[in-house]
Amino acid sequence: MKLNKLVAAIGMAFALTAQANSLPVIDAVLTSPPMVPPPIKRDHAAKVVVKMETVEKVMEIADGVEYMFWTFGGSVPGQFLRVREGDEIEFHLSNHPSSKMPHNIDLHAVNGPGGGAAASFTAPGHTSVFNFKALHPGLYVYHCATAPVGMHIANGMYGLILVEPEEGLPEVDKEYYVMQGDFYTKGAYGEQGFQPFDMDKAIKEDADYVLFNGSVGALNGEKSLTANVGETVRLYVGNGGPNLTSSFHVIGEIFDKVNVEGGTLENHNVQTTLIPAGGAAVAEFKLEVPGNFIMVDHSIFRAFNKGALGMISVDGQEDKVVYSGKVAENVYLPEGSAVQSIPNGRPKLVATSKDDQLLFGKRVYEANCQACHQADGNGIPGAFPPLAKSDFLNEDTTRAIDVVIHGLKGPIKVNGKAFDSIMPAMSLSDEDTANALTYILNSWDNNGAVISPDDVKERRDEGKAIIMEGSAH
Ligand code: HEC
Ligand SMILES: [Cu+2]
Repeated sequence: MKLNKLVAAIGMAFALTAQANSLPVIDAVLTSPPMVPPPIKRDHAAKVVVKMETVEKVMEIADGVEYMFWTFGGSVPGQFLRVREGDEIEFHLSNHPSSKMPHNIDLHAVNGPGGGAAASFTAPGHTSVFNFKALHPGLYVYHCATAPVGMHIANGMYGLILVEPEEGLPEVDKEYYVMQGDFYTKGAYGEQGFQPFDMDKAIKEDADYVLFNGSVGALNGEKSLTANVGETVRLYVGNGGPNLTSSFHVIGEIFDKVNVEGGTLENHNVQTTLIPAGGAAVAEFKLEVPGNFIMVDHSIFRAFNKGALGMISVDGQEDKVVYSGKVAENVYLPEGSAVQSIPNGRPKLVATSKDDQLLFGKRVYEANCQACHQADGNGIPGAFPPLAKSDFLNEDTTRAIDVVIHGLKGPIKVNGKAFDSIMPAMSLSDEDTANALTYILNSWDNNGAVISPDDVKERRDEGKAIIMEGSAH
């Protein structure tokens, strides 16, 4: 075992050196949306070192509406990656220590099982490294592929990687990065406050939000894309899904050229281009007149009622022959847009009674546990065990504290049903942990026990991760 590891380490070091000797090594430039790294000027392949980090963080999905996004690089979509056909990529995926979930990356530009998913599976506070060669030019989606895959994608874990052809791309004046995604929240569109992910709606494909770049208004007003009359704009457009196909359209423009599905096939004079979930397109157009050009998913209720609307603001000389009409601002403001008020942060809540604990604990549960264990506490058969009337939970509440703060791994039986998975340690405060467990223990026919922050503190000092024996692998 030890010897194997040593041999593998030497082998890896040798492989890395061998590669480094044959190709120049450069660090990848990563950009957050809507920006794109500069065009590649190289006429030769390189070894490109990519360092990307997965981060889970609460951001606004709409004015006054907060959502726990899971991200590549802190933004939705994740950072844009630009390489050249023939490049060898050394990919470092780091999962921030504050993450509650393991994550990985499946790049559609990879030739290999899982697109890098298994090789890049990374627990919180760890870094994984793998290599691949960019064999095919094109615009490709990348996404997290950690179970439950749909949930990781629905929380915003996707982005684009452009593999430029060896001969490069024609020069244009402006390049931008736009990516659509559908989101599923417990509350309806615009409902204020923190909104947890809703697995049921996601399974039914009943989206509350359909967004460009991760929030309502991400590309509106001051954040609009900009260009000048006479310039050619190239949009790298992706669709992370998880569910919906995009009918991507720019109101008042015609795409001079589209690289259909992000591939080599060029179509010309296109009004609306279809972008599948997990797919992309490159759309180019020259701007003839000034004004606001609105990007939409032409499945039009999504644009006006679910947020799939962005703006390109174009400056320059009118050309009354090309277009005579008056171009008004704000004509296309979404009808169902969220109420324009932002709550002044969330107060720090400390429970002073059992009722408080139940109330606060419910919120902690909804934000941190419900995505897996479900709103009714019944879990998902084969994947997440029930907390409702759970014999495993009720027979040992101290162990339950350990499960939450230290994690649980290996085969267990809950109410006669077998589970063999991993529950990640949750980085919650003693207060939040106590409230969540008290809420659970007093819901769904459980034993009614009360857990205090001191009980949790004690286990934090004494307890450790529970690894059940007898795993089949
Ligand atoms: C990423 C999904 C996920 C999240 C989030 C999660 N759990 Fe779990 N939980 C699991 C899995 C998977 C297991 C079973 C692990 C195994 O098979 O060993 C489990 C097991 C448990 C158990 C013991 C088994 C049982 O059904 O009684 C308890 C108690 C528990 N979780 C409580 C919580 C609480 C409380 C939270 C929120 C603070 C939470 N979990 C968040 C996935 C999750
Ligand atoms: Cu993930």
